[in-house]
Amino acid sequence: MKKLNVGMIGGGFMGKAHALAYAGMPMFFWPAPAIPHRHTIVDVTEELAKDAAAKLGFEHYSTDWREVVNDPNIDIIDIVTPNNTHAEIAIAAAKAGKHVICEKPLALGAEEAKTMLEAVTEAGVKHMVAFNYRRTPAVALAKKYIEEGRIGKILSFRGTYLQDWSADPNSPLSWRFQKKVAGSGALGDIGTHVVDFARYLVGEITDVNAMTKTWIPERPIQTGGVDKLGTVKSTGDVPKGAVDVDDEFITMVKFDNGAIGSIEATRNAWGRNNYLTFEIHGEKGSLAFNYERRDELQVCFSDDPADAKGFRTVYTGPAHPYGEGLWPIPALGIGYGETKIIETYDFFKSIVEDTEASPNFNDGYRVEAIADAILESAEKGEWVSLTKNVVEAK
Ligand code: NAI
Ligand code: SOE
Repeated sequence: MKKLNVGMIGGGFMGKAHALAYAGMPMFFWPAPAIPHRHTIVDVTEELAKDAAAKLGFEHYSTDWREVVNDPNIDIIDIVTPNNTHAEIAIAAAKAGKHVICEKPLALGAEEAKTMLEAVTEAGVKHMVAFNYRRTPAVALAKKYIEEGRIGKILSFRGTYLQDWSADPNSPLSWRFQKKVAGSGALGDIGTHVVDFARYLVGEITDVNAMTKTWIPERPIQTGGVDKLGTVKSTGDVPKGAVDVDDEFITMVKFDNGAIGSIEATRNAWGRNNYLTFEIHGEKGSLAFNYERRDELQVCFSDDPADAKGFRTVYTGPAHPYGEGLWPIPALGIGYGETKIIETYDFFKSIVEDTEASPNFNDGYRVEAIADAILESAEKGEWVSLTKNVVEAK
């Protein structure tokens, strides 16, 4: 069976998730499109890189991503580093003829994302942006129902992503609170996952009208690169630095098919952990999803009997998208790891079958354009339209 060598750049949280997916994918989807080989991992110091290779099962390690990008043995470059590094690595990888999977948000903004899209298009390599939550079987099932017309014409979409790991002011100033590294705050970090849901399930967004807030304007400066996501709090008299990104945003949206909606995200919502949700209302029914209960899709159809009207729960399993590869009994439990395993499967399939991967850098670019418009709208306090070429480009 064909083997594809992966060069992974970054050995933090997402390094772990993607490495697990490379190991697990063939166990779930057999015969696999190709066997992922964890060839080389890169991190910023020898100690981090060596440790990551041992922990995550890579044959080699390096502290120089350029060397790995140009290594003729490598087929795929997997970018799991902070957001400000994505563009340079992805463009170099494309120029070296490597297929590229890159974590979200694709870039610091639309302008940068466009240069990445141009580079992979020109090089003719496969490209994917890692919006893995759309791979949750219940989300893919919602997409299937929508495509089958089960809820009719879509009227509205309400999406949220609420977390609380940064609600404590002693949660340190990691890279996620610095504009030059992250691009934006809750918007780019978690709001983009909801924008991906909206585009995937409903259609292209044409207009936004938003508000943003930075609730905690300064935080204790963090030493060291890896973001511990609030699990390690600063104590004592630690110097503080300014937060220059949003902690929270809320936007109204209009879709090109006439639907309307709202999208919001915050990392300062005590009690919410990974509350990534949507509710979609159509002329013939409604669908609702909450990632904290990710085996379940709530459905209500207009032709349900009058004495049984209301949301009911469909537990995803073998009868549903990706069910052939996952667990044999509904509700045994889909985890974060499975979404990454499915993502890897779909990316490897696109490489081996020479088809377009989805979501790809074009999607990543459009999401960035929407994020930029949200920031512009919040700044101006008015509706902002996405430019015609972003909405209509194929
Ligand atoms: P992290 O802070 O846990 O790890 C980042 C790693 O990259 C660290 O080990 C750091 O030393 C390394 N690194 C930084 N610059 C580097 C360079 N130039 N060369 C090699 N290594 C370098 O960050 P995390 O949480 O893994 O985030 C990485 C990316 O994944 C971000 O873009 C983030 O938005 C995204 N992400 C996506 C998630 C999803 O659900 N799809 C979940 C978490 C993060
Ligand atoms: C932190 O908010 C974070 O790790 C995000 O970066 C991810 O994209 C999200 O999936 C989980 O939370």
